[in-house]
Amino acid sequence: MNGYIHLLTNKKADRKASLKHTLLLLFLCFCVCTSKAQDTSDSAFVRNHYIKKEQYITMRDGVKLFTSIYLPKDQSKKYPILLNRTPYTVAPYGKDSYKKTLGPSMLLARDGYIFVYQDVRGKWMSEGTFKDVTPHIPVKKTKKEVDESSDTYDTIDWLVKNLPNNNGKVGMYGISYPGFYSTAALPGAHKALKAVSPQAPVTDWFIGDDFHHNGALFLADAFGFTYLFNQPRPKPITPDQGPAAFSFPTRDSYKFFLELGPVKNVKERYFGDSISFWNDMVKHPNYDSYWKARNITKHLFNIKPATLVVGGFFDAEDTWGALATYQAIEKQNKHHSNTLVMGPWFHGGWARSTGEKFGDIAFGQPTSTWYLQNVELPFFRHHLKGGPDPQLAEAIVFETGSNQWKKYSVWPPAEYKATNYYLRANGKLSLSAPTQASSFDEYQSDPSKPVPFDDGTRLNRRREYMIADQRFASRRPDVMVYQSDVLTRDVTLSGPVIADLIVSTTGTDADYVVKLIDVYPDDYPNPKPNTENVEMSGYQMLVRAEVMRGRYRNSLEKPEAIAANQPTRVKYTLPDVAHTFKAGHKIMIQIQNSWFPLVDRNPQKYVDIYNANESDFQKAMHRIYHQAGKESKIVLPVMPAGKP
Ligand code: PG9
Repeated sequence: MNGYIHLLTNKKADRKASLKHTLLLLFLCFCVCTSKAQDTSDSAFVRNHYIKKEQYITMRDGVKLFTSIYLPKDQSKKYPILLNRTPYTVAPYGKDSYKKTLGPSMLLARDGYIFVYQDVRGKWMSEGTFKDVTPHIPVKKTKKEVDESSDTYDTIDWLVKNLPNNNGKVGMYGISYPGFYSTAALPGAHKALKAVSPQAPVTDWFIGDDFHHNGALFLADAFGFTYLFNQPRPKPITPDQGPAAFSFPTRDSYKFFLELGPVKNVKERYFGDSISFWNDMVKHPNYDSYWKARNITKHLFNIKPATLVVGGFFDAEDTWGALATYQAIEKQNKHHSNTLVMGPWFHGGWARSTGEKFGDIAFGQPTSTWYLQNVELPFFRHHLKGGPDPQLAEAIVFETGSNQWKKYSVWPPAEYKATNYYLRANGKLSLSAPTQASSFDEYQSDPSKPVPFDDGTRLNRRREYMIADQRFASRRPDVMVYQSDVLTRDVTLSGPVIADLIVSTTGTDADYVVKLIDVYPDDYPNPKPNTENVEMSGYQMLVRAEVMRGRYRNSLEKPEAIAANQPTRVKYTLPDVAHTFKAGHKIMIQIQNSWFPLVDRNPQKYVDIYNANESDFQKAMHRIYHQAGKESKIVLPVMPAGKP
């Protein structure tokens, strides 16, 4: 808005009059500056440049979905549509209540798009019945057979036919659960849908996202989330009419969940039968058709819209989903524009922070800002507005440790070499295999004293646990620690990490948690200013951790007890990493059998854990073998030395 002030001063005006003019000038300047200042603030820009309308859009089965639409006031040109479908409410409601920001970033709001937000079926002000991660129906025989793909198709069809000044092109984006709804738009996409960005998308809640990893229940997240999210909703409501979050009797979550006892007490003491999704989880403890139907990736064929899949290497919720969605689209669609961006981010960090640091670790640059300006904005401009082709690399990945963006023609990079790092006696990690005839570590795991997943006491999980100092764990007798010699050169890892262990237990089931850690040198300097009062000397930075519930080691569908006291192979893949262990650092592996209360406790007895009793929980002696013929190793994706 140009505030151009043209002021006439009357030479003959007396001092009083000139003072009046001066005051008027100052006031007008204030108004203009304020207006400019207002325009520069995001919320003011939204109010000054967009007009909101609210609309029910009718789906093919007659169900009406509540849709909030922000139209550019400048109607002198046509705009593409950017659609976000969410189970987390399109609030604020009311045509005079505006969102403070629009779009995946305000860069797009300032660039000019029509922004559309929709409450998905069965949530908030939309009609219909909600289904968790709606199973996709590949062939729909009647108008009654609907899913998120059909709801998105019907929504887009209405938008392009009814919104003024739209240019007939539609993009979608979403983080987390909204990321799933973006992915779900891809099968049988409407021809107007040209660009889709699933970001940290919910992809498989049994294998690697949010609620379970390799069949192990993520107890604390599942408890708090389902209590609030899965309450019955008999009719459309706004958030002020919605349920309140669970009220914990203590702010010490470790204490609360330990005193909870067996997981079956969740229903018996708190949920009853009222939380539908919790009931589903109890009914489906293994990877059966219930969970398989909720993995959208097997339907990602013949994809037409360009895709930009975004994730964070330190995302506590959907790192797996981002990587799995990218890989599925890549493998199942040849000659399709599919880009992966992975940054050093927490869940949604690319949109919710500058990306200059996370936890105690600094990255030396605003990684999120760079991504928004150089990837996301040009991606949508190109596909929706005919802007220049940003020539995005196949994979754009921020490598921590060396703190630099890397671009690859394929992910994981073709150059990495799967390299065996062997667990050895005396807590060593070595490139050479053990030769001893008998060598193992033996320790006790006690489910009444599970290993905490993070240091400190708090009610809500902090996302920084994904990158936090692991010294609180490495000093416990039930955490086995193996570390390399001090590195004499940088070691860069890019790709998947594989844990390949030979173990035994006196129990008949067990959880295995493997942690990959970057050990800083003792003389590593502290940050200046050290506002967090952190001690980086000898810091044990978590690079990647993952759990495998022992019963699923051979099959997620068909659990198998572990034969007590028998050497047993437990082999599984941890989500990809991109990290350089600098010369002077050490590579550390920690192994433990609990990760609490992030993950529920394994009774260490082969029983249905959702219905286990207190008496089922037993201490167990564990062995980790590192001897000839029973080598335990971690396979690391090592890049060629000196890779530019
Ligand atoms: N993926 C996130 C989440 C879903 C369900 C449970 C917990 C977290 C999210 O949608 O924010």
